[in-house]
Amino acid sequence: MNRHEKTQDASTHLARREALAALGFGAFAAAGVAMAQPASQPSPPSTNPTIPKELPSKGPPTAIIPGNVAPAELNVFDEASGQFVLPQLPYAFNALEPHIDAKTMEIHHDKHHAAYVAGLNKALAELARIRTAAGDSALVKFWANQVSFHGAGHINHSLFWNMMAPAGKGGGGSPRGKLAEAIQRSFGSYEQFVAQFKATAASVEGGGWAWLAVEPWSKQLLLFQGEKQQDLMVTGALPVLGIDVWEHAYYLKYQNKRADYINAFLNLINWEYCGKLFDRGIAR
Ligand code: MN3
Repeated sequence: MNRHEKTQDASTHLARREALAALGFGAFAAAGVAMAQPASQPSPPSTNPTIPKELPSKGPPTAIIPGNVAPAELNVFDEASGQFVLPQLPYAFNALEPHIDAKTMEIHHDKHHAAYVAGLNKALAELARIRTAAGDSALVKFWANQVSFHGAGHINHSLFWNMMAPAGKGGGGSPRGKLAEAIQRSFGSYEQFVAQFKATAASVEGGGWAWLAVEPWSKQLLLFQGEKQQDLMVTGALPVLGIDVWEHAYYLKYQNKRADYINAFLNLINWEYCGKLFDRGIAR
């Protein structure tokens, strides 16, 4: 039993749905909002359209985690302190070599990802100050955008680490099970999926991500680009596989050769974990 196999607690799931309903930020948060509100249980109207009054004062424990991810498996939030926290990598810095070098992994996790965690906690604290009239309400849009940017960065990276595994030891190979069938159905073949995945990731302008996501109504797989951490997401789509194509993810080893990094990434994909995210995505 590995930590991905923990089942999602029903009450935690409900709490996340309620928290999602109070927020509208982040890469896959929008997906959660769209999916979270059954028609029979509309959320109560807020008296203030900008600052939902039901926003928890300490910040939402699991508000930005997509609906097909069990919060406990990512270890992104500390209930005791009420703070988002940096999860440990599921492998050593050098475990992905030669495809991704140890120094890149160390900087990416310890500096970049850590900065998103700090930025998310800071933004939520500033929104809390605004709610109690201690902060400047004119800045609510700025801090909401900061929640979106840093919150999406935190969750994207927490997922990303788990979507990779050492080559030949859980990483690489090809998709299996229902995910493999869905790739065939949605893209025609695994080879055609890879071709579109490479083109999608290679052509992200500036920093950003490429995501394979499942759209739960049609159960179709979609490939799309996420500019920065969070823009251009498809509402309702749930993450299955993502690749970080910000330069900090590959520049030490690959410099301007992003395509070489994308090719190397194919040797690291943890298809077992991606398959779980897909199975949960279509089971909702
Ligand atoms: Mn990154």
